[in-house]
Amino acid sequence: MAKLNILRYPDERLYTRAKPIQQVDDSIRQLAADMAETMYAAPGIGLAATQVDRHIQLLLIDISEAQNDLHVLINPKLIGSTGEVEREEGCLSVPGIYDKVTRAERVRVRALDLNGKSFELNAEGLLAVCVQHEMDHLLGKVFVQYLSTLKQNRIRTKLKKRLRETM
Ligand code: K2U
Ligand code: ZN
Repeated sequence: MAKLNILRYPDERLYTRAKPIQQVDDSIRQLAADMAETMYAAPGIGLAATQVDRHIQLLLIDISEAQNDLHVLINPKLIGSTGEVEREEGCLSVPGIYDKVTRAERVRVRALDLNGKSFELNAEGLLAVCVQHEMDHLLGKVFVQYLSTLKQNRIRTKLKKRLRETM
């Protein structure tokens, strides 16, 4: 297993659209294992392959306190959504920034598991928010893009200043 580097906003690679996975093989299972180690160590409750600079449709979610309820979604497709909810979000690619985003309250997603078997996930609450947040990453979208241009510019300036200070 290996901890992977997480791309930081506004790295242009975060805007890449992920491609469907054609074959769920050992290389995908190894990447998922490395992503899980990376996510748990961050710590985070979700991680998309885009964030570790792998532009394929793979995402992980575990909202459990004990970090023992991992969901792996390959080639996820949104097949239903209802309601609307506003919730404060963060992102491992935008450290220290939190703001409110409005999303569907409940979602139904069809995906493949690590054995290549199709399944459906019905999610609500934090799980639903996280699914939508991670599926956005696979579309090359970061949650700050839902915020005003003014807020996005302030975030870019803040993160660039922080990066300069660490050099
Ligand atoms: O994509 C990511 O960077 C993972 C996010 C998932 C997430 C975003 C928004 C709302 C819930 C989950 C990270 O886990 S951000 C850290 C975090 C952890 C717990 C709750 C909210 C945010
Ligand atoms: Zn994120």
